Amino acid sequence: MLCSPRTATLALLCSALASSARAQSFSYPDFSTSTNLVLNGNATVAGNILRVTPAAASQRGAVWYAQPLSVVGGFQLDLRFQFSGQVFGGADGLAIVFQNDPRTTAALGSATAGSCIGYADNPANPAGVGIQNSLALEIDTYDAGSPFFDVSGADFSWHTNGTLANDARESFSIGWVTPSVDFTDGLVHALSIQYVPGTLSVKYDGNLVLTTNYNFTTGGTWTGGGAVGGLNLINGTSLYVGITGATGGVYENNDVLSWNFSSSSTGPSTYCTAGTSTAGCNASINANANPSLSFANACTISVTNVEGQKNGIVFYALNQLVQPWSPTSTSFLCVKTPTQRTLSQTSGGTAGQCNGTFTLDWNAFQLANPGALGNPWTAGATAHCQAWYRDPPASKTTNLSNAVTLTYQP
Ligand SMILES: [Ca+2]
Ligand SMILES: [Ca+2]
Repeated sequence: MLCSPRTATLALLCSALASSARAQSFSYPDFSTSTNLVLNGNATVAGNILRVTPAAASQRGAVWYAQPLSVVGGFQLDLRFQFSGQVFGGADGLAIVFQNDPRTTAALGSATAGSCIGYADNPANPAGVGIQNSLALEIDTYDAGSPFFDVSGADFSWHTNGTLANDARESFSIGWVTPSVDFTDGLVHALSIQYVPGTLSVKYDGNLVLTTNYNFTTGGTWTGGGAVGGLNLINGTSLYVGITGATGGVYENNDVLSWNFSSSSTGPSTYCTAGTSTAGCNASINANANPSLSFANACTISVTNVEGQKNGIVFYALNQLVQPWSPTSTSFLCVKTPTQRTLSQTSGGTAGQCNGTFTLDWNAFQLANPGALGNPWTAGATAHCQAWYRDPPASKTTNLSNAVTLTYQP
């Protein structure tokens, strides 16, 4: 629905109890508490209900979990929703949004087009407010014509425009379905989203209704054709997770009754690209597990496929920044300074072959070096690790591996 401009109000309801740790799950069996939620626009907590917009004309709202959540390895999100108080049939619905927009938890979409469901910009009256670097699942309750061309007035539709501003026009959909049971019937319905890298699955009232090929790092394909890229993830792993909604001249209560999220992977994640050594080796770094504050498990970093008989080190930093190692190098520095070196080691193996290795016992290094970068660690803190080794004929006489992100567990 097209609607008149309005001024958004911004309500920040951050609890003083919010942890600095990057939580990997949350659960709101109801909204008797809104701890860790950031509410924007017209979103409110009404009793035990999260009212993303009330049944009034030209509303928009967004609700974000206050901290980024790991999505890269998979997750499950469950919510119960209800559309009530429909006037003129009701509009425009809700959207579940995963984003790394520059506005972080202040992100909110168009004030002038309810069809943008609180996450996108009005193509007829652009205001630069489409949520960038995002993926959204519309629970769309209003069938708009040009320029949106919704598939129906009761459909689920995944929208993304890669790292650019998201868009509610159906040409930006990577998958949609109109389920056989209409969710605009005024009743409470259940939605589950499951992501395993490569596939998004949507269950509606317990039934699988939509499966979509998508990967957060490599993207997917618009249903009308054309590849769309993935997103820039926070620390290579995470996004803000939230729910948006809007109304226009046609309106309804856009309510959420419960909401749970759980990352399914707490394992290390690799990123960046290894340089190619003089002998053609691409050193590959990984780790067996994330470290924990309680040292509950071994955390061993392994670098394989290293050129044999080379000296090198594993080093790490607290932030990612991918940059060329030199203008003529095939390697990238995948972290932002300052960096922390660990022990010098020799790759072993055979000179000129790719059978060398480096290893690092992360826990032992941290225990032995209490002054090392990042120490003392906190739950949710990340370290980005990479290997560096000598390669005299190469640019800068050295090359680098890819990188691995470790996330501290409690
Ligand atoms: Ca619509
Ligand atoms: Ca739509």
